[in-house]
Parts: sequence; C-alpha cells; structure tokens
Amino acid sequence: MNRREPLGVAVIGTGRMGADHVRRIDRVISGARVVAVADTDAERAKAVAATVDGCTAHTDPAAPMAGAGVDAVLIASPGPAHEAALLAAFERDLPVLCEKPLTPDAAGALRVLEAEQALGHRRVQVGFMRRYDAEYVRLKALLASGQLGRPLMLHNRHRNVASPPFFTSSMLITDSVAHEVDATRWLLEQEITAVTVLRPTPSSGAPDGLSDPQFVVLETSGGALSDVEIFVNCGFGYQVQAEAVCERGTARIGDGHALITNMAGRWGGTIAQDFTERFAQAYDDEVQAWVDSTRRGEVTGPSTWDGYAAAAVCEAGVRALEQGGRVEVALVDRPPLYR
Ligand code: ISE
Repeated sequence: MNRREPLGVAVIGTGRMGADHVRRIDRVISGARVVAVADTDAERAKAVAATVDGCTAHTDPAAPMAGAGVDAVLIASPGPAHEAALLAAFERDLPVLCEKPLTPDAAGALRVLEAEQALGHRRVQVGFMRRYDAEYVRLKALLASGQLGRPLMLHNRHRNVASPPFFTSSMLITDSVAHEVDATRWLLEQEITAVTVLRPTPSSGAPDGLSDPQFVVLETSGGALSDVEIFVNCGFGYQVQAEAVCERGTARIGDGHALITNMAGRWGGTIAQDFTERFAQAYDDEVQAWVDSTRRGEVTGPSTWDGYAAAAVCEAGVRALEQGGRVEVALVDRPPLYR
C-alpha cells in the first residue's frame, strides 16, 4: 500500500473497546481516520459516529467494508461475531486488526486460518495488546537474551475489580486467561500442550454460580509450566503480573511501582482500576503499529496462527474446567504462511 494519505478505517463494534479505539484513532494516534462504524445497536453506532467528522454509521458489519474510502477494518464486536466479519474483510482483501479472541472456538479459528491462506498472504493482526506493553516487551527481550538461562516456570496473576454481568465461568478462560495463553506462547516461544484448571471455593464477592477465582496450569512444548491465578471479582483493582523463573534468575513485571508515596506513616502507590487504564499505552502502541505497518503494506504482530492457537488452548481449558483433570491441546500443523 505504502501511502501518504491517512488510512481509512471501518470500526466494527462500538461497545467499550470499539468506542475506545474510535477515540484513539481520531485523537491519539497518527496516520489513520475512522470513516465508518457499524454496530447491531443503531443508536450506539450513530452516537459513536457523531464524535468523528464525516464518519458514517451502519448496522450491518459488512456494509462499511464496501464503502468508499475504507482501506482497513478494526473488528471490536463480541467474539462470536468475529468470524463473519473477518471473512467479509477477506472478500475485499482488506487488512484487519481483530480484537481478541480471534474466534471463541478452535473450529471457527481454523476456518479463518484456512480462508487467510486461500488469500495467499497474511491480512490479520490479532489484538493481543500485552505484546505492546513496555514491561512485557522488556521481559520478552530479557528472556530472549538468554542472560537468565532457560525459563522453567512462569507465574501469572490476572485480577479484575468485577466481572461484567454476562460473564460465565468458562469466560474466565476464554476472555481473560486468553491473554496469559498468548503471553506464555510469545514469551517462551513454545506451544501450549496441555491445560489443567483447579477451582477453589468461589469468593463470596463473586456473582452466584461463577467459579471465581480459578487456578490454571499450562504445560508447554519445551517442558515449562505457566500458572495463572485468574480472579475477576477481586474488588480492589486491576492487576496483571508475571514472574519468569529461569535457570539462573527470575524476572517480574506488573508490580505497578511507577509512583510510591510516603505520607502520614504509610507508604504505597495506587492500583489501576481496569484494563483500559493499565494498558492504555499498550493499546495506543498496538493500534499505531497496525496503522504504520498497514500503510507500509505489511502485516506484523500476533497472527491468525496465534489467534487459532489461543482458541485451541482455551477450548481445552474450558473442557478441563468442566470435566476436571488434564486436557491435552490438539493443534493442526503450523502452515508455511505463519512460520
Ligand atoms: C477483557 O475482555 C480483557 O481483555 C481484559 O484485558 C481482561 O483483563 C479481562 O479479564 C477480560 O474480560
């Protein structure tokens, strides 16, 4: 593409993340403008479109893709709507930034993987924004440098203040742990081969019937273990922490020590309250990287293969949650396009 004029973006889904991405493209990052939005809720689409000069509003997600001036698509609708939107974008060979999960299930992700291969080139960057977070980037570089030796274990903590009303026990895996699944694969450069999910007695702060917290153990192809405490109704803040334990040392991120205050006989800092605050810079950098690479005519970042692998691991995780015990992950062979 290699273009001088701004990239015309259609944003599909104007809920929390979609609206935030519209604001980001319009006011924070450079090189792109939102030319159209779509949402099944017409009023919501209109309200978000009204915040951007010349932006049109639609209810059919495929409609803006056919519109003049649309060069790329950002999909931020709910996970079950992603597959149809991705396939519609492929029909027009449009570059896509697709929020996670790529699809909620491995079969859907495989169909997307096959459709992208039929195009003959990569078109999709998947929205695993942690890969753009400065602390994760430093941890990744340190592990890759080999200074600490081989990673043996990764301990992850992922806490949300409160879960949304529609959250189910399996969504702790598919919506939340999906991030640690990707972070583990990316940091260790290994596939996840098996998943075990343990459930303590649920917190009394969790909605009735929600299995919260959960303790997830991921086994990797290189023999490492990655454990995840997922606790989506912890009540006190949004925390994402990771500690790599390697043969010659450990490295930890996410302690939030950016500002420590001493006052009135106490010391401490503040805890972010949600992901749009904790990962604000990562989202900005992720979308900027997508716009920049798209304008250069390239596709970078987490691929459809990464989205598929995460979907397959999460599917195994949901089975482990439901039936107990250890569930192996079945992946197809990695196609040449993604090697
Ligand atoms: C949400 O969908 C996200 O992607 C957040 O990053 C995660 O922390 C949260 O648990 C999910 O529900």
